Amino acid sequence: MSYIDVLKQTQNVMTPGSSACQGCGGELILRRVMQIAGSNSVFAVPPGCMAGAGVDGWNFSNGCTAPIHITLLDNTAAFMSGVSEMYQRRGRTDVNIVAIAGDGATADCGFQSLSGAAERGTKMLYVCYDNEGYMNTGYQRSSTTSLGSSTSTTPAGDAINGKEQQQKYLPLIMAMHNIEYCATASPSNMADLVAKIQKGLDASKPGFAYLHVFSPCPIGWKFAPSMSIEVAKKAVASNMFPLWERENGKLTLSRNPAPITVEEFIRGIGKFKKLSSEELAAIQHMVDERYALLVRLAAE
Ligand SMILES: Cc1ncc(C[n+]2csc(CCOP(=O)(O)OP(=O)(O)O)c2C)c(N)n1
Ligand code: SF4
Ligand SMILES: [Mg+2]
Repeated sequence: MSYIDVLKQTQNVMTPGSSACQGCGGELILRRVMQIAGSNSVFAVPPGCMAGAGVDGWNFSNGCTAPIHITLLDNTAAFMSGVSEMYQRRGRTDVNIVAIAGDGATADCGFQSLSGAAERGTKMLYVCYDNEGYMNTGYQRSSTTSLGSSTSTTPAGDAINGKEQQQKYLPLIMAMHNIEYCATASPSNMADLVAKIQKGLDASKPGFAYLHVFSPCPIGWKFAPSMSIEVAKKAVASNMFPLWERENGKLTLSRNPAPITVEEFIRGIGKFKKLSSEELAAIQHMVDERYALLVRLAAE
């Protein structure tokens, strides 16, 4: 069945009226994950732009037609481990247990709880929407923020020239937990994203499933809202955000038919405006090395 047919046959679980910014990748990802999971699900959305945008109905202008919790920034996977266990004990294995969390809540504050749940094989799907920063509190850098990004805590200026470290590559760290299913996805490749959400939900029945999704943020990254999908496309094409999945111990890379350079990717993105040629070369080097590693792992 095509992904359009899948979307036609399912309903939006999140009602209209969210206060996310125009062109927000996070909202698109959240809507698709919730739609494919359906109302027979329990969701967790920790503090961040998506909880802040009111998906749980706190702003009285929208809401969600399934139970949804705002967990803490650092305990989402632990919280949902308890929820999952309760449903298992009651024999309600039909209920989807789904967390949708930002990169801060996932790669930094919530990593201990996430790693624990993954190692235990908790039956749930955990989706990280990665906008490379703590966007809801004013665009601070996170561990997934790219080198040289100008953020509110790493402003490019006289003292420093944007973030001084390369990004932490969380998806591979999660894959190395040897979980049931692990994949990267992007809203620019919707058929692939929908298929991976479905696979993740299926894998969440016997064990832990993890999806890491590129989430363009026009406000924090400083580009026009209409460019969101274009930015996501270029992130994939430049291997800044390579698409792959790992199931049954086998990593498979999605084909990148028209690779572009990192320089082409950063064009027009405000947070990279002051990137030096040394930083650009360092990012390109990291991207090439990481892709080569993924190719090696895929060949195993
Ligand atoms: C322990 C803790 N520290 C700080 C905060 C304040 N806070 C709320 S949302 C948020 C940003 C979360 O970033 P991320 O998870 O990446 O989601 P995004 O805002 O980017 O969607 C922060 C720092 C908090 N809620 N809890
Ligand atoms: S700041 Fe970025 S992530 Fe947050 S709602 Fe706006 S576009 Fe989305
Ligand atoms: Mg974030």
